[in-house]
Amino acid sequence: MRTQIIQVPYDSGHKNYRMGLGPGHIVRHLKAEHFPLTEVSEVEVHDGIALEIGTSFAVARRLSEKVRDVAGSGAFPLVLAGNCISCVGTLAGLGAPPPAIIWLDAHGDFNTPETTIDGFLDGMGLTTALGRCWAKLAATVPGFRPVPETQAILVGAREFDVDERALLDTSAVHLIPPQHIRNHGWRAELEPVLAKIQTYTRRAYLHIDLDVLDPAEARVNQFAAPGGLTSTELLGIVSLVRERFTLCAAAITAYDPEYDEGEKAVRAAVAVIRELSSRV
Ligand SMILES: [Mn+2]
Repeated sequence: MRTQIIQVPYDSGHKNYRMGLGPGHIVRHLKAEHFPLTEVSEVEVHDGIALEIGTSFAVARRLSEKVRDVAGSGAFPLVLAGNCISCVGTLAGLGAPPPAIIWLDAHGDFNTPETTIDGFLDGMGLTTALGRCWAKLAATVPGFRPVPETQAILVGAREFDVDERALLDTSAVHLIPPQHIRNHGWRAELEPVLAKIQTYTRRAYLHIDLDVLDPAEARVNQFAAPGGLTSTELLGIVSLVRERFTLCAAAITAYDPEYDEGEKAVRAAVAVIRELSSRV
């Protein structure tokens, strides 16, 4: 299947700012390495003053249309986005029934407006996708439907706010901490959970916040946290998910080139894109 890249160069409602610079940087590397790119498109909004919440959902509405067009043309939508909240647009564009969510991230992204202590919308990405918050705004994104929590797995997360962690623990979301992967291997940890999710759906959306990687492997952004995955583990997980599910879209998010010493993180991103685009 042909892979089509959709760039979402936004961070917190601002275009080409901080992690919003990540998508363009990744695409430049793909071109420099002569990666066979058929088409690269970009999401853009013209909404006047940038509002973290309002503009992020305006971006999601545009992204939803793009993803629907790309998937409808028979191509695989690969979203390169500054923010994790882009998941709302991608999932909406895929339409019903909701796919499984395989979410790789250093953080929980499981805050709500009631639990967050930093007010960063991206810390609410997974909760929004699951219908736990911003329901009214998410409903403005064409095609959006909350994903059932039993279909969601969070892999590699190791940094949580206190109330965020408490909320996650009461949810049905499957959590696989990086330490478990370190101790038992990614295959042994993921396979039973993926098998369980497969009883609900065979389709999946793969969300890779690149900061799931350990900073010793690659420093991805200012939110990097120690104790993360190696590139080998990340690629192994991508490969396993592709074995077990029909991937209907994937996203690579939260890459800020400014923190990427020696371009290690962008190389990791390119390796993931190669794995995603290889034949199963
Ligand atoms: Mn994230």
